[in-house]
Amino acid sequence: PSRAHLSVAIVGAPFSKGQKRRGVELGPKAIRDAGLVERLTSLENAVHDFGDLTFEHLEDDARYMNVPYPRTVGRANQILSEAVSRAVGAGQTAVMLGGDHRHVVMQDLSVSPDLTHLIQIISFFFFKQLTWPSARLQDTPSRPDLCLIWVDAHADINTPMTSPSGNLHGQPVAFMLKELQDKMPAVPGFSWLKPFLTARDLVYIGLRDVDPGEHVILKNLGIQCFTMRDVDKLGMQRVMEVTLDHLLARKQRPIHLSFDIDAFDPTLAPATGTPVNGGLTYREGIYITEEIHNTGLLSAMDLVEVNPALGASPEAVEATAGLAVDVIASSLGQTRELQDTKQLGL
Ligand code: Z70
Ligand code: MN
Ligand code: MN
Ligand code: MN
Repeated sequence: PSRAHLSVAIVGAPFSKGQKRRGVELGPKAIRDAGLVERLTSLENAVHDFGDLTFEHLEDDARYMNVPYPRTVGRANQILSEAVSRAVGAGQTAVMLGGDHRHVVMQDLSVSPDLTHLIQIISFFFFKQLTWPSARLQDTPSRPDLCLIWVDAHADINTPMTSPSGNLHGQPVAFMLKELQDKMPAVPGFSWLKPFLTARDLVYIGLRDVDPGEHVILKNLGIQCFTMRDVDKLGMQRVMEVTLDHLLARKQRPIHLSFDIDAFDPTLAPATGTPVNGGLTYREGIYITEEIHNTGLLSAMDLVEVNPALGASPEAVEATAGLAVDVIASSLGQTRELQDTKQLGL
């Protein structure tokens, strides 16, 4: 079944400090091995796999406040952002694959999986400056405001001051938000990144593990959040209706989808760094991505925190990676709906 004809750019973002350690590239690789390119191609998308980026580990990268290795992470994000910028500038829908490198990172750098989630920062910054490529918006101003749908068990909106762990993977949203800039210190390695998002450009879905400081930020800024309790109470149909209305009612605008695989219940996505019970069902997750696809406004997405090194078995890893492929494919046109027979050539 095919109804999508997009040009899709895939960019893998493994983190390596340049030592020959196995496993570092396994996140994106596991998702590719689960058949990502074939699946997207079968949806009649033109798929360009740009492979994995290589990241350097910077020497003299001293801890800043409680944040370890800020320059290495900042630089890696900058490299990724440049790659995504090129893809989007060429009119492609960008798909970033994060791999959680917790094992490697913790061994090598004694920090936790900073990078995978930080890749989410990047794309926004650059998309904002680029011409929106979709035909659907060609008549509108060339730089409409990007909006962001963040699907995650976690809010990832700590600042270095509120963060209980110091880990940057719990902080990317704070770097993006204009409203938080007077609360953000100048973290080395991130001077290239300017905040570009306002609190009303963002909607969360799936939250269930939010730190105290994050609660304060979410409340103070009045950010639209659908916790798992809200999903229980309203149902995903209503959640998506309100989400899309909140972001798109005033004007049509490009969407960035940031999808953390730990939004799903750990029974479905066990191979991830910070599983939290009581997550999305398969059908809830896929309904989110179908609805986003149906807007025709998806500009870019990232799928993060698939960590093959943390799967209890090969089956657990395959299930998690297969789920990631389903999420991406469904964002890019795979549908459960019956198809128009004409479109199927019948
Ligand atoms: C915690 C922190 C986090 C992902 C864990 C955890 C954040 N709130 N994000 N796993 N993906 O350290 O800030
Ligand atoms: Mn379509
Ligand atoms: Mn998470
Ligand atoms: Mn996350």
